[in-house]
Amino acid sequence: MKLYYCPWACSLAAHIILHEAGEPFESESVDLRTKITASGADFNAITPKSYVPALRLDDQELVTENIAVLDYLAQVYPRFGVPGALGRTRLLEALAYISTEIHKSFKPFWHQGNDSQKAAAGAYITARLRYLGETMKGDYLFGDAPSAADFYVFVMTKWAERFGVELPAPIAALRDRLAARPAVAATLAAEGLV
Ligand SMILES: N[C@@H](CCC(=O)N[C@@H](CS)C(=O)NCC(=O)O)C(=O)O
Repeated sequence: MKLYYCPWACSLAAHIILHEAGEPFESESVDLRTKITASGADFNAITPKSYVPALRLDDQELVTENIAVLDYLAQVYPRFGVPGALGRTRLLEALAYISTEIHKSFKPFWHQGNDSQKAAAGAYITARLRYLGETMKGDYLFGDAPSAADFYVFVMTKWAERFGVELPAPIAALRDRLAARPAVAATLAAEGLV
């Protein structure tokens, strides 16, 4: 497997899972301004969507869209899935919530919104994170072990820190728990974020 990622991007969640899994994988960073990869390849030719994450599988299929990439990794590494008859549905439900309600709400911060747009977005993000904090089933979203969705939340907490968005206490605690994991620290170091 090969992950195309960009430091600070949502691809960090998949990158963490690959480190957590402990099996060999490749990764290559992408300059999202020039759309050139670290090895000089044209990222537009790799995926016409031109955004990360993009996951090249061993059979050369390319998986894009964070929800699909994280769901795929949770199938390959079931410990990052959610147990139970509705487990996959619950995971997809959480991934969709994080992607569409939280990730996308950071747009004014990444794309030069004005102060009032940023204030409204920040309040919305905090409220959406509060819901996640209130519905956690244990130390992590779904119990006593992190799922793929927890790592996506972790990325959202890094963005919140960067842009001064308030984190509800249970989500700040979740961030701290995840940050203490060696694979998370290794991924942050690999992306040059520490
Ligand atoms: N719909 C995509 C959006 C992914 C996305 O927003 N990627 C950002 C980084 S977090 C990106 O690569 N932006 C560069 C661009 O759109 O040119 C997904 O959910 O995976």
